[in-house]
Amino acid sequence: MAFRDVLNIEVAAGNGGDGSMSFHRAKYMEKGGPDGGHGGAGGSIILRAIEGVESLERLVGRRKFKAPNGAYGEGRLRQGSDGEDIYIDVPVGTTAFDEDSGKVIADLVRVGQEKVIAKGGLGGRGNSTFTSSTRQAPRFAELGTPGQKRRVRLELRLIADVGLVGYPNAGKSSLLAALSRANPAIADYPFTTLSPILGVVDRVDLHGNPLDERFTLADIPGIIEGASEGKGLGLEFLRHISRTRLLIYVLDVTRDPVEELRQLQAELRAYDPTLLDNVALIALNKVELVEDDLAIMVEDELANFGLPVLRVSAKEGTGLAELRESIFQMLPDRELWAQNRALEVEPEEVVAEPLTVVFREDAPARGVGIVVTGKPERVWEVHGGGFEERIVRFSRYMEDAAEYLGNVFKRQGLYNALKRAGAREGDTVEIGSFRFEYFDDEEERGG
Ligand SMILES: Nc1nc2c(ncn2[C@@H]2O[C@H](COP(=O)(O)OP(=O)(O)OP(=O)(O)O)[C@@H](O)[C@H]2O)c(=O)[nH]1
Ligand SMILES: [Mg+2]
Repeated sequence: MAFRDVLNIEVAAGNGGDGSMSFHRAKYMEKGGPDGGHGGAGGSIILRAIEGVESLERLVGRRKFKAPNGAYGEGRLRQGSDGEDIYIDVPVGTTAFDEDSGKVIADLVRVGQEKVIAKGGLGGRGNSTFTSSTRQAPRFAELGTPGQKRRVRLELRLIADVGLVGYPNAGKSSLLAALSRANPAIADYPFTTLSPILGVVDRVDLHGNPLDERFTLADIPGIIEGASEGKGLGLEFLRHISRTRLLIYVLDVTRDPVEELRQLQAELRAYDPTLLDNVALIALNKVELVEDDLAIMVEDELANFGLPVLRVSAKEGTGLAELRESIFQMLPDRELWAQNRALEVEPEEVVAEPLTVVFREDAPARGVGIVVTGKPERVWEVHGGGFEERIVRFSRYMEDAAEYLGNVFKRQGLYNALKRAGAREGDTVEIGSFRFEYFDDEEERGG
C-alpha cells in the first residue's frame, strides 16, 4: 500500500428536517389541535482516529462524504428521525484543516479520539410548539437548518515517540532494523528510504527479556544540505518527526560528522525551529570502521553541541543496548509532552455577529413585506444578532409567523435597540427579506 500523508476531501453534513405544520383530524371532530412534530437533526461528519492504519491511502477514491438529512416532522406529533453520523476513520496523528480558512479544525493524537468536522443541521420545530393562549392554531412551523459543508485537507503526522534524522547512508534504517522488528530497505546508495517507516522497540532486562515498556521509532528519508530549498527529497518528511518526543541524530563517523550535524540542524531549523527544542541525542554510527581513538576524538568534538553522544555500530550491534536504554531514560513523559505540543484547534462555535441597525432615509423598502406601510420613507435595516437566521427558518410561512416573530424579536431587545437608535412609530424595519412596521411599545423594559 502506498504511503500517503496529505489528502483533500469534501464533507457535507445532513440538513435538519423541517418541522411539520399539521392539525389533528379525527372522526366526529371538526377541527383538531395542532399536532405537527419536529424535524430530525442532520447527520454530522466525524473524524475518528483508529489504530493500525499508518497511511491515508485507504481513503483514496472516496473524496466526498455526505451524511443523511434529518427526516421531516409529521402529524400526530411524530418526530422525524435524525440522520446518522458518518465516521471517517483516519490514522492517529491526523490533523484536519479547513481548506478555505487554513485553520486547524481537528488534531487527533490518541486512538479513539473523535472530532466533528461538519455539523449536521438542526431539525425545525413542529407547529404544536408554537401554541399559546392567544395563538391556538399556529399555521406555521420551523424549517430545518442546512448542514455544514466544508473542504478539508487531512495531513498525517506519524505519532512516533522517537525520530531518526541524518544524512543519506548514515545508517538510520540499519539502526531501526537493529533496534526493532521492522524490516526497512537498507543499501549503500543515498535515498534508499523513500517514505517513513515505523518500528516498535521494547525495553529489555539484563537477560534480554522484554519488559512491558516500549517506544515507536520512525525512520525517515535522508536529509542533505539545501533540503529546505527542495534538494534531495526535501523536508516534507520532517512532518512525521515533528511530533516525536526525542530525536536521534544519526551520523557516519567516516564522513565529517561535525559539519553534517551543523547542516542537519540548520535544515531542521529552516523547517521548524521548535524541532531543535526537542530532547535529542547523537548516535555516532559505523564506529567499527575506524580506530577507537578517532571515534573518541570525534565524540569529544560532538560534545560541543550539548547533546549526549553514543558510539554505535548498527552493523555489529555495538553500543545498541546502551543506546536503547538511554532513549528510555531520556524520553519525556507522554502526557506532559502532549500538553506542550498539542496544536490549537479552532473553536467550533461561531459567535453571532453583533446586532446593528442602519438607518436609510427616503429609501423605498426592499424585500417582500408582510405589513403594508404605503411608501415608506424611514427604513431601518437590521443586521446581526441572529435575527436574519431566525427569519429564514420561517420563510415558508412568513405571513402566519409574523406575529410570533415580532414577539420573539421584542423579547430579544430588538425594539429597544431601534428605539435607542431613534426609530419612530410607523417606521419600517427590514430584516433580510422580511419587513414590518415599527411601533413604539411603552411596556417594553430592559434590553
Ligand atoms: N560498516 C558499517 N556499515 C553500516 C553501518 N550501518 C549501516 N551501514 C551501511 O550503510 C549503508 C546505508 O545504510 P542505511 O541504513 O540504508 O542508511 P540510511 O541512513 O537509512 O540511508 P537513506 O535511507 O538513504 O537515508 C548500508 O550499506 C549499510 O549496510 C555500520 O554500523 N557499519
Ligand atoms: Mg534509510
